[in-house]
Amino acid sequence: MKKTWYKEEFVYQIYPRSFYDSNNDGIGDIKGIIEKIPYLKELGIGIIWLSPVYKSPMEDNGYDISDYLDIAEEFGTLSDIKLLIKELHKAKIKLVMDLVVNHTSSEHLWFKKSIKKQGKYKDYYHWEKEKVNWTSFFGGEAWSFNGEREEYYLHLFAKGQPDLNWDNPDVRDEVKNIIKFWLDKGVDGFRCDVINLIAKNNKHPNGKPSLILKGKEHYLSHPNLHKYLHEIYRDVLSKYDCFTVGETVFVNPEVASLLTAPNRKELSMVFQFDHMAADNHYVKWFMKKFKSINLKKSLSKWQNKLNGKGWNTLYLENHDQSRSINRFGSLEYHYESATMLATMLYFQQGTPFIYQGQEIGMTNVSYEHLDDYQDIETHNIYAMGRKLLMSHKRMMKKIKMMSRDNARTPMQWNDSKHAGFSTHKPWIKTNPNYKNINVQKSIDDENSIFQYYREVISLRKKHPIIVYGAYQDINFRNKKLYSYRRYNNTEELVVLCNFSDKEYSLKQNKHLNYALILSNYKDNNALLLKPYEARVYLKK
Ligand code: ISL
Ligand code: CA
Repeated sequence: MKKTWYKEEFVYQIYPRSFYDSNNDGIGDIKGIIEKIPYLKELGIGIIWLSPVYKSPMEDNGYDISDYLDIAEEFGTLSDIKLLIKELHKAKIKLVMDLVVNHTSSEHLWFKKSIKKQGKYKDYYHWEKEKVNWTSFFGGEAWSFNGEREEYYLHLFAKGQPDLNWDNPDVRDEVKNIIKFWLDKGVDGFRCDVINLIAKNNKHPNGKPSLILKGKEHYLSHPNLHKYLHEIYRDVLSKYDCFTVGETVFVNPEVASLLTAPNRKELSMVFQFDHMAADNHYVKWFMKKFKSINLKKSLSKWQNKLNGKGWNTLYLENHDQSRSINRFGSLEYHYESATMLATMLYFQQGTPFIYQGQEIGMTNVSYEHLDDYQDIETHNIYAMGRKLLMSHKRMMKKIKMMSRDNARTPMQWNDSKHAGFSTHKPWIKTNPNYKNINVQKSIDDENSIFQYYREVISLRKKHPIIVYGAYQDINFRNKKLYSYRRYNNTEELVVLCNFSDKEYSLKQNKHLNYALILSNYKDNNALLLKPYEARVYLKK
């Protein structure tokens, strides 16, 4: 397997709006990130993925871009980002930008010109005379009427996010220019937003009947996807030392292997969503009770299927997901379950991702009023649920558990007002638990989740087997314990994770003569795992 830096380093995702506010206007910004570089250094990460900071009307917090070559005023300026790149590189941290090119904002000049059918812009987007029945990821219809052009346009997300027409070579050239612009500024790679949606059946047939995402058979991982990604790689990416991680929705390991197989030269790795369905029916609003066996099943499946073929990403959280302790762990065993989850995940094969706040065990927020939620998806889904006659109470319950705002509350730096994020009222309400859960406290406490994350990160640097070793489940059918081994020609690593709040007795422990290199409990009983206990053994 080819060894490369982007397989070995931890990636830390920053959601800039909620990370750190340097000028106290209530909104996190680029200068704020620069101020926190020493913190990131202390944690030990090697790469930052920065969610969008480009010019945008912020209908979807920057995932609706109106100028790819400039920075939104609230986040700073082009010189701020240049300084960020410089300071990060000085600290030996790489920077990956978010590339959102399935769609633009409707405020983008291209869309304005497309409405007017001006020159080459006429076919930059998907237009139809008749309405098509596809439905949107955010609920509701995906084709909306534009009164000026008197045609319908496609938006798989919000109305303000029209989908680009990738079959148009001019559009692909625009994307290449954007990528080149940022790589020339020193950026080290891209996280490619919903990249497996870019290619569509351009005849736009109606979708077959479906409860969710009607029309998806006409654009999910369409065959042209591979062609377009390869072209981008050939013409631009191959000329730089950079990597790409594609966000791929409803993707299976076979397609993911095609996308990430090194010899095909498409993407370096992908985010898949199978394990995010461990507590729902593939659509997070259709919830079901969490069972750890479901999480194990899908993670193991991906470990086994991509080994030697493609490359996995390891994540439990991002800016679209609620917090992992609430979903897969336990608030009662806050430290134990957070550290167990980190052990379970980060000793697998793939590039590890940490979402801001995860390293201190930030948890879901529970706003009382719908108006406290800021996310466009939350409001759209609420409206849709109410239209389908679901009660306010029921919708609020769903939102409290699954709203994307759970992950978007301000980063909790210390126990001062607004959690030290800003002296100004933040754009979104702070989680009231910040007095207990914050960075300052975690750094001061030798036995914090933060210190455990530091340990995991340093172990991964010390033992290449964690990065490159093969993966195998141990006792796959066990519903309470998630255990697996990693191995190569000379070493073996064994991970044991108790996924419950009860003690668990092992019938035997074959690893007692191995070195115990990590555990989230101080005293380890050979044959008894305490609630949410995790252990890592290494045999040299
Ligand atoms: O968040 C989701 C469901 O609640 C996902 O369906 C999400 O919309 C999907 O993974 C695509 O996400 C990405 O593109 C969106 C943007 O809103 C998300 O923040 C981004 O991660 C549109 O650009
Ligand atoms: Ca600010």
